[in-house]
Amino acid sequence: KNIKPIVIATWNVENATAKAWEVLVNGGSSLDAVEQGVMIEEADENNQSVGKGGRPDRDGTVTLDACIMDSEGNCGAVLCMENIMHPISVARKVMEDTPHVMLAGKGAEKFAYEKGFKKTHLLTEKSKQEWLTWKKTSHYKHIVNIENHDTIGMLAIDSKGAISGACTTSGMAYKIAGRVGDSPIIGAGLFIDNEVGGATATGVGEEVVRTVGSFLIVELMRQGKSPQEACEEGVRRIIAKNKDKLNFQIGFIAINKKGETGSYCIQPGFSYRTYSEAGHVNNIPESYIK
Ligand code: SD4
Repeated sequence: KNIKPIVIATWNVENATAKAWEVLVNGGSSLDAVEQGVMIEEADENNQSVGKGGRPDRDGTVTLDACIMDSEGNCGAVLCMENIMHPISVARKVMEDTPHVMLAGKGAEKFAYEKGFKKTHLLTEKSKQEWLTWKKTSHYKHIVNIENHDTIGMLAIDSKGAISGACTTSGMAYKIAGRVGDSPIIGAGLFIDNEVGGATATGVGEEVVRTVGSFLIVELMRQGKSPQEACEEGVRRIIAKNKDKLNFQIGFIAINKKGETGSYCIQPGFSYRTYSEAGHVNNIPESYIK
């Protein structure tokens, strides 16, 4: 069968999808592609929603969430981990080298050091100054697309037809210390089922957790919906629980076995990248609110 590799990712993360594509066209696995792809954003200080340079919690501490899932249904995650630049790679180690799926906080950090990861100061001067300014009012309110932009969720299919996904974030800016969102929760921020496809999410994680968004989308595709229809239904479930207060963003992306993609979001302003034989494209999906 002629399987065409493809990678898709939340937001306009050109360098990350280019990296993943490079892995795929050189015959690499989708697992390596998504890991190496999202690592670009983790290392990028200008992306203030992921990895180094991420916005801190309200106490000024950067805590990272990430998970990874492969075509066999293996998965690993780290939650609320400090001082490590590449949580996605620690999540992969949890998946491959332990009998567990999730490690949190100090335990995750200790495990990372044992696996050879280096201690890294994650709070940049820019994110620190913005946090100090925020602290003057300490007003916690979601600012659509601005305050919490660019969590990266990535899905890829390799030349063997194996689907993998990765999701990594510093979470909502100025969250309560210890808060964990959807991004490292298998089924919420990310889900892969190689019989069907994969999905991943960005936006206000609490709403994605409440609806187990990514698992829902994959199951809807199993029942025959296209990736686009499944993403629309995923967003609709969240809207139904929030009729009077749709002042936040959720964006889903999905892919099926055939390499068809879909995406839907609540607010305008979301985009997602696709990289396949057809080229490298930034796509603007339809939104519920126009
Ligand atoms: C979270 N879903 O921690 C993440 C935030 C996010 O772009 O997507 N930011 O809730």
